Amino acid sequence: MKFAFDRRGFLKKTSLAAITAALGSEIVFADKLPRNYIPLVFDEKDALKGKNPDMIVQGDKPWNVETPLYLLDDKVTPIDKMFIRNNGLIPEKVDVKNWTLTIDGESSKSTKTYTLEDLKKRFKTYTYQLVLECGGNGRSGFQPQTSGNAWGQGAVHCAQWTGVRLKDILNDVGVKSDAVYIGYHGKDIHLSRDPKKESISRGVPIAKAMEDETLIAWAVNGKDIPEFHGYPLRLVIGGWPASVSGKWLSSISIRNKVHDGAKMDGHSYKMPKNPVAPGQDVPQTDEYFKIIESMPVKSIITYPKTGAVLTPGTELPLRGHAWAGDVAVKSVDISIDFGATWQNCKLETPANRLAWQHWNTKVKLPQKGYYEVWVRATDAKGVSQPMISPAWNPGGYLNNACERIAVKVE
Ligand SMILES: Nc1nc2c(c(=O)[nH]1)N[C@H]1C(S)=C(S)[C@@H](COP(=O)(O)O)O[C@H]1N2
Ligand SMILES: [Mo]
Repeated sequence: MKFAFDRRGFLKKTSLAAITAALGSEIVFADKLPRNYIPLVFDEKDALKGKNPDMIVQGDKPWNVETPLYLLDDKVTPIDKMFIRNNGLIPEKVDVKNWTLTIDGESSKSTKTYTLEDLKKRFKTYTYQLVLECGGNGRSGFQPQTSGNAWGQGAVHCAQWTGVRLKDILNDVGVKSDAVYIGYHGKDIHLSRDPKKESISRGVPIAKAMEDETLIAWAVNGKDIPEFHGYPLRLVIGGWPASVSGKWLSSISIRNKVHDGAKMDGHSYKMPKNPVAPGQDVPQTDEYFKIIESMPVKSIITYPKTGAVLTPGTELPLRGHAWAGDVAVKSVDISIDFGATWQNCKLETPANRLAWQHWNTKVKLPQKGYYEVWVRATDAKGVSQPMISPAWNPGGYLNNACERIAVKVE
């Protein structure tokens, strides 16, 4: 539902009529509605419905919901444990039968529109497990704090997505030789409810768009994508900031330049080209910032929960996952002596490229007392996680410091 306000901020007559129709009754004191006020019945749905009760709410306008690390213990993240990152409001009514995806843009040889049926019937379907991690995951670990959601480490999931390859669709439309980038558009509603504004419209270079694992997906873990995760269609691009995985996908433009949609500007999803001092103000221009691409190497401990209390003499089983953007993880090590010595863990191969890898090990804690378990992953290029927060940056992105949990033997 669209709400139009007049110049002074009062609901327009047309909007009031539409509201009355939608409610099936009149708002009795409509003339007393405060300026720019939208009646509560039109509040967004509850994003926590169907979510695990232990999920952490970062905000509800827009909805941003984080997963505590111990809930990420499953090999494939179940829907009720998937974090939510919304920049706007979810579409109010989704008419699946009439949902379409349009491919256009300067570097598109034609403009084509597909229904969901077209996508499902005309193209081969693929299923991949893909890591989607918010670029700002770990932001709360930076000092000083930056603006943006103060995520712990739980803005990440690795679910199993089903759809068609973006490259099959792009090739069906025809990609001109001068293509540089793709940009997505989604049907979510801007927080201002201004229909001309988009909350987010990002993209990736054409080479990433053309990778086998880049999907236009309609299912996750074998079911329809839940409404807060992009129902009925979304882009899923593993290994890169999850902000490139456009939800409620309605169109993709093939661009002859870097896409210039919402959240492609300023320092959004960008890192300074040169190190900056914590808290330093940096001009938000391309001279100083570059767009984040592949995410850095990272690992989490999903069992046990931090704060676990053990009885003496028991061997502690430990497990979690590790991932490294576009590349694989080569090894995972843990330390129980604050990094003085490290012990190599068992590491599984990924289900497919861009899926996270499971690690596990067992440790003996020598005597009663307090311990910390630290975990550190190293990627295929030999790059390891830093022990403490890496380079501070104005957007608070890419904090891949080693995860630590506290355990006690009593
Ligand atoms: N249309 C649309 N797509 C979007 C967003 C959004 O607000 N609108 N948020 C992005 C961001 S910043 C992230 S981290 C992921 C989160 O995906 P999830 O909510 O399914 O976990 O979706 C991305 N895709
Ligand atoms: Mo994000």
